[in-house]
Amino acid sequence: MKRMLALLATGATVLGLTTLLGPQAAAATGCKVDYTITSQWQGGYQAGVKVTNLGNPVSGWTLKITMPDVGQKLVQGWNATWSQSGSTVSAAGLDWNRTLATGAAADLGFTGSFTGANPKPTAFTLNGVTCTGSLDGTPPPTDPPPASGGTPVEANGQLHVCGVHLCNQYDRPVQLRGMSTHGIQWFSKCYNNASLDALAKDWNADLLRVAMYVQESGYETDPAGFTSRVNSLVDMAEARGMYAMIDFHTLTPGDPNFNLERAKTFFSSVAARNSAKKNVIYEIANEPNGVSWAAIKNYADQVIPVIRAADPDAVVVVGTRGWSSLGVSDGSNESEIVSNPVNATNVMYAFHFYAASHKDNYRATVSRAASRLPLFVTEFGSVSATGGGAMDRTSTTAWLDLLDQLQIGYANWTYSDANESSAAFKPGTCNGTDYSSSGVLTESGTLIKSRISTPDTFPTS
Ligand code: IDC
Repeated sequence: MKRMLALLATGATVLGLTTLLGPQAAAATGCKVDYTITSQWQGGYQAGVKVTNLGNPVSGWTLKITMPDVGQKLVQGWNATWSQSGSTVSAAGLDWNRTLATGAAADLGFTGSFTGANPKPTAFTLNGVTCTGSLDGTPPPTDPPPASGGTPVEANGQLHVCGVHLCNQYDRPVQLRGMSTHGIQWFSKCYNNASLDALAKDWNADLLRVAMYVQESGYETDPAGFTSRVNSLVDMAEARGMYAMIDFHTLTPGDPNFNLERAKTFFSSVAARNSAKKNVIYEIANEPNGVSWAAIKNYADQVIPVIRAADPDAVVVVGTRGWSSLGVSDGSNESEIVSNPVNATNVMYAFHFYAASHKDNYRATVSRAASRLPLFVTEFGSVSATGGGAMDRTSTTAWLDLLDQLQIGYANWTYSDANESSAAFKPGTCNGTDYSSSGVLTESGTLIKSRISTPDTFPTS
């Protein structure tokens, strides 16, 4: 009750008492709306909208949100059929939430763009009746970090995509920060209890990406053996409270359809085996290249149903054109995906960058695309796209600042001691047992660890 009064009070300051306490609002029938800006970025925002029916039960409803001016644009909504007419944004209930008993609520949300001032709705109606409740358009206070000892998986539980974000069990956006293995066919000695303890505890990582090459002496040479190695790395991440991203690391050839049957076999097996776990994310094609978005989508539309049949609620990440550059490295951009997305929900799209090679025009694409597509940087390097060359500290920092601001998750290439500057450990480290001291880190490892190990601020309610 206290909370509701507080919400009403906040609403009153936004709206003015006369609007808020009109005759319908004071009556015993009506509705309540809790409206929260869950995140915002340059020119865009995501809003959570909880509608509570305070009147008689309804078997169908339309919520209308009055925005301050027509500069506010609905981009994408969920859990309702969304539309916009002039400055009014409407949401109509879907089959599964169109019936609302007295006191029942529907949780919706949308992303919007705006020019000028940050939008604050001026009124809500449900089936024509004015709603009371929170009408505040300011961001919620930052939640405290989870109690110490809480692991990333304990804090966030089963993840899902909401709007353009990866969201946790409280339906709040989260950014996962972690490391990618090198090819597990070459560097399996780097993934053991000591190294994964260091990743979870010293690096404070949320995520281990398991890079299972398909070619180059990878999966195709021993499907059963690689499947079992991936599964044991999933278990080792789970034991430490980290998420595991299973990366079907296609690279050469670049057309993922070359590996379509292998992908179906592999994913039906790992999805069935790991379906009860909360810590698994599936990445179905590392870096499509020399191939159209239509061909990649064709692949995704065949592999995703195989995963969903075995593990219906897991997030799936789809690689993008031009080495997962959202098409930019092929002279295209994200619009080909926006206009022709894969035929599935709970899906994100991969973006990769190598900081010394990919700079402002790639960052501009990510800034723009982030308000339209759920993105995950499943692989990036602080060096050049060869995986070697000098580390580019300025560009890496610009990238990671941008990803932090947009709440986009990332995994760095690589948590290994490969003899190349992208590796986090100096050559020979994986022959020993020390993965924690600063002396074993490369220049890249030092920088990336300093970024990943800062405390997480996962929303806890
Ligand atoms: C590189 C490795 C290198 C290996 C090469 C070929 O760092 O040791 O010889 O692959 O397998 C990617 C790929 C990733 C590359 C990495 C660096 O996803 O497999 O790893 N890179 O070139 N995309 C852009 C860069």
